Amino acid sequence: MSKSFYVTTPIYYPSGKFHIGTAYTTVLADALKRYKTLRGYDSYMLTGTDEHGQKIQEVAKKNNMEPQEYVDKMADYAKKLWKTMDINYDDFIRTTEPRHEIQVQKIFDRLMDQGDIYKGEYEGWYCVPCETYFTQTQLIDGKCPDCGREVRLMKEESYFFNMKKYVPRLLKYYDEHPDFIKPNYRKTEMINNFIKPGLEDLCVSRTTFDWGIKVLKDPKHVVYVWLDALTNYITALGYGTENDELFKKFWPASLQIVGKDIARFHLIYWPIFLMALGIPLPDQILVHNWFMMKDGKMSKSKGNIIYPETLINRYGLDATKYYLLRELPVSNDGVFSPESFVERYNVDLSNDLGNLLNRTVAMCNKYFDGKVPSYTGCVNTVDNDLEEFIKNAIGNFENKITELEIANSLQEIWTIISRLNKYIDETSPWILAKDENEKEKLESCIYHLIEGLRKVAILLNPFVTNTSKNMFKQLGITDSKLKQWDSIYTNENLEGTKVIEKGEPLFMRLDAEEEVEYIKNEMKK
Ligand code: ME8
Repeated sequence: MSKSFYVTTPIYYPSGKFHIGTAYTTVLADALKRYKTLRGYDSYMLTGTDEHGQKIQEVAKKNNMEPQEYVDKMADYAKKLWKTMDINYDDFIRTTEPRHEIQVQKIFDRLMDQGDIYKGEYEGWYCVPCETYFTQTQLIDGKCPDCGREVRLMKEESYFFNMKKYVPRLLKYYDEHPDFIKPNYRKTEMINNFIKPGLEDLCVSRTTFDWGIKVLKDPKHVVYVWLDALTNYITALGYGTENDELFKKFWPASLQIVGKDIARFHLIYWPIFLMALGIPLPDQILVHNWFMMKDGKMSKSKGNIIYPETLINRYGLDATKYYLLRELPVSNDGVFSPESFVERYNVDLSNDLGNLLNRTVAMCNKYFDGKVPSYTGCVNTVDNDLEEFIKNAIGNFENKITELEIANSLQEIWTIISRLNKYIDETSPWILAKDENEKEKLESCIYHLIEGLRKVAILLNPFVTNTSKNMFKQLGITDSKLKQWDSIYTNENLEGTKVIEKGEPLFMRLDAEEEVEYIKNEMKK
């Protein structure tokens, strides 16, 4: 039986276009799904849109649309963007779909029946964009502590979820499952910032607006958008219905990916809801940091937003994905700048990788009419060193990606690329070619370069899939066995492989000044 891998992204608020920061979560989930599939897992990826709540109701009104009409349009936009970005998701859930709404109502009912949800009255400072209540002391300068916007004092009859009851169980679970939360410091943050100060019961219904899922037994209430939204991860799999094969197969999720702003909901409330429902918790939740701009958060008012389409249209999908995955470190925020984008493009992609492929293909054509020499082992210590280096780097790559250190795992691939470039300098094939007695060394050199690049193409496949395909094409690798992950650990005999006659640059070098200017102008639009 094959192993399964279920990965989820947050479901997005369709309150406007998605910028590169928002797109990051989904690009990352897609890359990890592709990686796991290559490693032989039966993988499944879920994404979608979070369509209820006061925020969406207000945005729809601003756009002179009914909420349903508005979210229909935005869900189409989201699907179109993911298509442009070649996101290979298996299901797209919308929280306004009956398959979701019906289950949320049942879940709410059940939690009420079992006494976890009770009726009370709530008064607090409400931030509409964040859909969150705050106490007076949580506010910063009288504003929302999360987004800095105005808050409103609101009072309403509400249902509450008894969070306190589950705190000891949650802490025990954290303790017994040290890999549950990645990176680990997020767990400490949850404990120190939210649990130790005393976790309040959570208000889980609203009466001040109606764009939400009605509570069956008390229809003037709609279900709080976070309780509604979080359950998407199981309703999409058919939880609670007769048609629950996917739930049986894929739950508990292998990996749930979320940005840092929604860590609290996923690391505290979500596990508690699952405990209350008697459902096992996901294996792992990854909290990633944010893309910032030099002047802070991306925002329309600052005129510093960059959309994925802008970069994709001008520089291609792979350059855009590569930049996003490479520039966001695990434990800090990443900073987007036009300069760093152009530099990554020119140095990593065009120069280090593109030129390496181009030179290798050209040399194979020049010295061997394009036919890749066969593998005859190592003919000197430089070959041994190279083989050893690549073997270690693959091991390092696998460790880093297992730890979900994506930027670092890409960096490991680039150490191989740099090592191959150095190998050309060390072996100087153009000198070997002048001496008939050095033929064996020249053969070994070209073989090792092609074989190294074949491995790089496999490693790159989950992240920059088109580039990987293009590399295979230029290297003349057609046999599917030579594209499989397992072939990465051995030196394959590439006999019969013929490289393309005229290599095409993978990434055309950019005029740095011009392109930095271009991106800056786009950001102001
Ligand atoms: O939070 N850099 O949806 P959302 C990196 N509907 N990631 C960023 C980012 C940035 N600059 N800005 C936003 C929601 N994100 C809820 C989720 S799940 C049950 C409900 C990330 O559209 C953010 O952290 O506001 C989140 O992971 C994702 O974009 C969608 O955010």
